[in-house]
Amino acid sequence: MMERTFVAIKPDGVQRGLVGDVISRLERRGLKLVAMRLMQVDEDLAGRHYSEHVSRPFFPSLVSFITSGPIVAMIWEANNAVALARQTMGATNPGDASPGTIRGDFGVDIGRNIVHGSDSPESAEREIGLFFGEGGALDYARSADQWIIES
Ligand code: IDP
Ligand code: MG
Repeated sequence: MMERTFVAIKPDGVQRGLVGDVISRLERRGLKLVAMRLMQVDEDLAGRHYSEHVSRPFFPSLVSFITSGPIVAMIWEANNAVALARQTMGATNPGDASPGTIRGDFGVDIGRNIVHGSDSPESAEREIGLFFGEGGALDYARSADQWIIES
């Protein structure tokens, strides 16, 4: 089923010059980019985005990290996009992430894990609304689809 997921390259990924690499991995996997924005997250948006973690001990450092510099907010589309994007990113803690994944290839610390990806289609819808509002994604044809998607 065609699905959308929200992906963000966190401030560490932008500062380290990994924007192109992250995008390239998702592109080559076959996901389709339908929205992208370089932006600064403020505390209000950070708190809403990470509201599920509000009572965790790492919440203050997570908010200060995610607001510490620009991020790249994106919407990617594919059959099963949520799971595919998270698999391409690897486990939350780079120390547990397999080589070949973004976090497994580029990360060391859980608090500097380069990317965010929605954890369910429901989270994706909520996060897309937070970062892009209604109608933030482009609907367009991609000629390579016949070589990526069967039927
Ligand atoms: P996810 O990003 O893989 O979905 P979540 O559990 O939703 O992981 O946590 C959100 C973010 O909070 C993580 O990506 C990571 O940056 C940070 N985080 C999660 N757990 C810890 C922790 O135990 N210590 C420090 N930071 C954490
Ligand atoms: Mg999460």
